[in-house]
Amino acid sequence: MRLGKLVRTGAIAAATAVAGQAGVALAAEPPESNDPIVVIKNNWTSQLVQANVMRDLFERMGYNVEFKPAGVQAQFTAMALGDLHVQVEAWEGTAKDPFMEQVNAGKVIDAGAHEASTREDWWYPTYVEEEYCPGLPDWRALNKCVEELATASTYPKGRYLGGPVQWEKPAEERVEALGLNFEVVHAGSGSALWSELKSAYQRKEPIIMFNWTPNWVHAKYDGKYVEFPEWHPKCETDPSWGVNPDKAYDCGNVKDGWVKKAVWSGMKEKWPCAFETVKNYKTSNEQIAKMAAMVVVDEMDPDGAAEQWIDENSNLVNKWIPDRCQ
Ligand code: TMO
Repeated sequence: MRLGKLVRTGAIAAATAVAGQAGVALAAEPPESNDPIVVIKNNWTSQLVQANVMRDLFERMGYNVEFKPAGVQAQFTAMALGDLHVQVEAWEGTAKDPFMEQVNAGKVIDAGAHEASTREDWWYPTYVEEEYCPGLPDWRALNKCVEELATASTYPKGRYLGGPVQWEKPAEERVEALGLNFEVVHAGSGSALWSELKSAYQRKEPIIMFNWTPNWVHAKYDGKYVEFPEWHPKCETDPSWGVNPDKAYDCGNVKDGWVKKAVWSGMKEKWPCAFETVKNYKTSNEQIAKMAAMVVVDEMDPDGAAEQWIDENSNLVNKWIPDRCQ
């Protein structure tokens, strides 16, 4: 796979040498850096599959690639320093602030949005509304179902099962700002969330948890998001905005959010073909949900899922790699 790039670089070098002998200047591109491009791995499945797809494409183009794990909030500072280079799935609902801070500082490049439209918020299987909390999805119903939603460890408060800490905006602050009689319990991982969902669903027990769209979950489980007061940028920065005049975060998360690619600002010069490929790379809600399902439902590892996904989408993938870089 690497051969393609090596041959291409070799051919350019040979052409340049010949041209040099003849005294003719050739506008050949210089070979790109052999330093490894560091692709970020987060800890949810669609991101892991997309990171593997990106790695495979880079390797196909002849680059050296490294994979490094990083947290959603911390990754952008490392990217600003040039220690990490490519993030394939930055979600508006959770990553916007640390991402845009570095974009505004000129340290990170916004490499464009996917086609997908996203949501990340409190969610429940539909039977919860029917059997335990009839006023849902309106958030004001939550405090009427505290007992039903309590667990042994959160009683007398209800339980909100959040995702791992770095995934979310501070759910604790929302609980406080909206006066919810709930305790936030953070799941340690995505699979911990799904195993709680599965066991609650089988027994038709109440559960309110973090979930997101696109995801594999919606094809298997019928559910809804809690409808909080509409998100507004001021809700997070201006305490006087919204239903609670003294506190920020008195709103839901953004609906119809973006998911973008982010790259280190030096990438454009150091690995221009890779940079353009990242910009061209775009996936839809269906594609992202499928990638997650390949891992969680079909039990493939992210590496194998990425390989299969590339095989099944080779026309699309070939279009992402600019012609001059093939
Ligand atoms: C960042 N996430 C998709 C887990 O909400």
